[in-house]
Amino acid sequence: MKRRKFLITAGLTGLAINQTLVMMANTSLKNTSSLKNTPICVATWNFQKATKKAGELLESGESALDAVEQGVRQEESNLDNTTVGNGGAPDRDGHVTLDASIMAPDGNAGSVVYLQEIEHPVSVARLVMEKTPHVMLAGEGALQFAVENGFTKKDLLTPASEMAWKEWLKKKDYSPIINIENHDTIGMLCIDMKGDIAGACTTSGLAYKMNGRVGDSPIIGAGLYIDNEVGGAVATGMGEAVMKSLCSFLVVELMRNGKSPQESCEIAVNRLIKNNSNYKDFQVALLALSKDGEVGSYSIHSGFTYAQYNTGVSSNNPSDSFD
Ligand code: SD4
Repeated sequence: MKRRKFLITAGLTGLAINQTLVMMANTSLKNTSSLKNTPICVATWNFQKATKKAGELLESGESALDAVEQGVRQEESNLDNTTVGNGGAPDRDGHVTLDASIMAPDGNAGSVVYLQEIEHPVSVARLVMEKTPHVMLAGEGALQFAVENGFTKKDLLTPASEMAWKEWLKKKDYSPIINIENHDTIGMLCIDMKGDIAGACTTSGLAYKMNGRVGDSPIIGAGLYIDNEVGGAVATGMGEAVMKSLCSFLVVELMRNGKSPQESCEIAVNRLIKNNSNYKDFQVALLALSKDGEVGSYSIHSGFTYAQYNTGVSSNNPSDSFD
């Protein structure tokens, strides 16, 4: 059963009716601290190790910016995740090329694209944001900047990823269609104890993509967008579609105009569906967090879940979907 339908059904049973009425009454008191669901951390997919790490940092008083960086680094080092950082699937020619972005409460942002041999692209993105007059560094230049700032080069192609790639080479199916069941980019949003929001997104992109291909994850407004007055959004799935609709920016702007995080994700996914006649062939999922700690998510196909950590509780949550 879809999550929202379940909540509606649950709201109509027994004692829950009273609780629902109390909640509805409280909604008009939006800025009272009792309603605030913060600090809070949410991330695409079931990355509870990452959200727990970030959530505990938030609870100990760390900033949202530090929390998102440290949180997504968990997945960048996770060799079982073949869509992020070390162990990421290579492009069709065998290069592991990474994209990452980070955005701070003050509106500043940094990103790296087509970065090779560095396990933590999100930390390089943060340095681009903090130490350079630029927002985005690519390829060789990003690598040079990383090494100059103390990052160590490392071979990120693990034996398992190399074996899978060599198997793929036998058929060489070059169509960049994302497998609906197989994508694990992490996009994370955190609100800290001060009430500030930050976000990060990191990926190795589509497995066996063309050499040089860059996805949505490092594009500010596409894979990630934050506005400290409103909230934030992240995307996962087929980056080509996300980039064409600037989905994360769209979600945040919809929230600015009064839509809930849930409504905003639904409108943005529906817009994307309208603009991509082949939407049935790929997955896109959006995750949004408003400044008062309300979460929304929506995807084209079922199967998307998001991890959440707040007040010591870690969970994996099913998302509503178009089909
Ligand atoms: C990309 N959006 O590079 C990423 C892929 C993804 O889980 O999300 N994979 O297009």
